[in-house]
Amino acid sequence: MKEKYESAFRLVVPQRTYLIVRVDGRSFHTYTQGSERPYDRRIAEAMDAGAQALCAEMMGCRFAYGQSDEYSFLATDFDTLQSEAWFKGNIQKIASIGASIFTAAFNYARMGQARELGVALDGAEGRTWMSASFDARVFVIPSRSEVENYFIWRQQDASRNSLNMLASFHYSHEELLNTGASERHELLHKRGVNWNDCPTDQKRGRVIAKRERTRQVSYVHKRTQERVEEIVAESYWALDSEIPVFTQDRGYLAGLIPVQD
Ligand SMILES: Nc1nc2c(ncn2[C@@H]2O[C@H](COP(=O)(O)OP(=O)(O)O)[C@@H](O)[C@H]2O)c(=O)[nH]1
Ligand SMILES: [Mg+2]
Repeated sequence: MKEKYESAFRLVVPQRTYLIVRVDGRSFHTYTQGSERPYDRRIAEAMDAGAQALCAEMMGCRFAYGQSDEYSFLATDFDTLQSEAWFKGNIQKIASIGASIFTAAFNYARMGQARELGVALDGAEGRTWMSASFDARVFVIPSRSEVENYFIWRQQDASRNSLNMLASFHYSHEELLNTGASERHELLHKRGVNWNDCPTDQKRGRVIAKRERTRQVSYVHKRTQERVEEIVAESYWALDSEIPVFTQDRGYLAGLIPVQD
């Protein structure tokens, strides 16, 4: 059975390259019907929780970039000669496990938020809060400069999305028909609204990357029974909500994408 049927669909990504996994909320237009417009910080926070969970699980993960209902992850397998790709590059595994880790962590964060807001979790509204699902797609990009361009493309989508969300908050669908970006900016100005004044992450998206921090730990030594105070270094997945415009600060993305020799 395995050889006849199952193995025929064991697709793997090529090795020693840049792997991208992008998760995207399923029907978020509908899921966000009860959310704050134009920007719901709670959605963003739950997205970040999903992304941090997946960053921690994904072997070789370098960083993640998110906006709206999507997050893109970069993973590499060329760190050392022994480095291996996550699930040995098995696409079905990466996509399905990636989507389920993200979905679980997102809904768990939403459950916490609903509880804070006093939403009854066993009622219909409570179930709605925990009903999000995400797809994941997996592909490789052959060169470092194209990886940069990929993230620039996603960030440009973020800026376009946030302008459109803001415009449709202040104007009707009809009023916005056939208007380009500069006209939308002008229309907003007429209502005294400036897209530039929106929070940075609403306009540009957010990044999660590995950072080092030190932490003081205290424990009782097994043999000597003495209390030991120690400063330990640890790495963690840190959220950056004040990211630059990628095309304006070329060093930012360059610092996140490893060089393959
Ligand atoms: N109200 C609100 N909606 C959001 C927010 N972020 C994302 N969305 C919604 O999520 C959708 C994401 O777009 P897309 O993935 O193309 O649509 P989908 O197929 O319905 O998931 C947007 O069109 C918005 O309707 C937010 O912060 N507030
Ligand atoms: Mg979506």
